[in-house]
Amino acid sequence: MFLPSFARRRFALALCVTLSAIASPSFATILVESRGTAGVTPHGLTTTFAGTSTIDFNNGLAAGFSGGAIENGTIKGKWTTPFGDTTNYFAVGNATTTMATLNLGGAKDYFGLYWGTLDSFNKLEFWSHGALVASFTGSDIWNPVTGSRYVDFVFGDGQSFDTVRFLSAGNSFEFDNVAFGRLNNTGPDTGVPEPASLALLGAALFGLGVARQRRR
Ligand SMILES: [Ca+2]
Ligand SMILES: [Ca+2]
Repeated sequence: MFLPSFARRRFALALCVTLSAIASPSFATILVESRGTAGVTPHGLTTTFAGTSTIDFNNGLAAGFSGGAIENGTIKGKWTTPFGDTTNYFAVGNATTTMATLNLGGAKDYFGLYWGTLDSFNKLEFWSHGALVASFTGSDIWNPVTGSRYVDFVFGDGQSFDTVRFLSAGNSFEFDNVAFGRLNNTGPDTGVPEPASLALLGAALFGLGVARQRRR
């Protein structure tokens, strides 16, 4: 089987993932792992990565979130509480809004969430500086989709993201215990342009200066 070099590399990486082997449908090299749900009452599963921040929705919405809604308990046909989680959680779907956005305010390379009732129509997207970096559906995480799992995304090769989108055309994409951080201190954490963008900006300003001089 002939595969281009980047595809071979991704294929090899996917084989290395222990818990659930996934090749990202997009460009970034991302390690994805997930854990099942034994003994998780009352909060559900949480991240095991040290030095990361967690949003648990228990005291309302966190800064940076827009769209979706906080829920508690199950309403049939709308939203289902993540397994073992009796606290507030978050839901996105056509009973609320079909997309929620979490703006992280800077570059991160780790993201985790307790993904309650995985659905094939749930989609998680990672964005960096307005460009899509990678996306995953519920079926990419666990196939056939079933139950609730804590899912970790670890970006490698200096890749990062600053925004996460949660999309669900149907009811619902439920999640809790969102975690994020910078495991490898990848990229700038301030939302400033990366060096390549700065170089382009510098070239553009230089061009402007030359144009001005010529006009004199
Ligand atoms: Ca919670
Ligand atoms: Ca669901």
